[in-house]
Amino acid sequence: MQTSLRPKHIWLDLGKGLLSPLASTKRTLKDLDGFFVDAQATENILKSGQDPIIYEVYESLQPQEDGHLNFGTTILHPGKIGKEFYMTKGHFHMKEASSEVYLGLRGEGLILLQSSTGNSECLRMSQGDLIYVPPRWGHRTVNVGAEELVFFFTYQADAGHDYESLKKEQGFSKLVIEEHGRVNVVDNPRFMTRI
Ligand code: PAN
Ligand code: ZN
Repeated sequence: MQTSLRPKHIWLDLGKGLLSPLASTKRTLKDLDGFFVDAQATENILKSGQDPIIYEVYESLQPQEDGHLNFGTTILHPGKIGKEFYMTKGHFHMKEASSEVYLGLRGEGLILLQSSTGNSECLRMSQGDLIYVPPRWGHRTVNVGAEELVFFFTYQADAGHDYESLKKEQGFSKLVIEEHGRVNVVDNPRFMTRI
């Protein structure tokens, strides 16, 4: 049976992307060890004693049951590891028949989408961009600008997250890198399809 909740009020600071009164979960480079293609660049930064925050997530979590929605914001900081722009880990949802909506609030970004059958898409994720992530499409956001990338998301509370399938080795088929001062979406040399 579905848990009954009281309505909630949460305030979204559209300028900063903060959801009040929630606290954010921070993802640092250490959390993303193994996700960026340039393992040496990751190692060099961590060895030097730095562990930069790559992104922060403000999330209102509901009971993990059919009928509820989780929602929140992600603040993806600007920067690169080697040539690769800061990005989220990216995931498939465990519950295959679940979908998600993203809304760009600020900054300049891209969203990489990859279906479980190997198709991929790369869409713009900036202010006003609404992205529908259909069932069975993995998704990762990338900050290609000089400012923070802020976006809103909502998805089914019982969707679950599968991160392992999209780590570097099996990975996304595309990488977003900077070459000669330009943003390029290139083939991931280590991509191995999971089918
Ligand atoms: C988003 C993401 C959020 C962080 O809420 O979870 O942007 O990205 P990772 O989960 O890939 O680290 C979402 O897609 N939820 O399903
Ligand atoms: Zn998701």
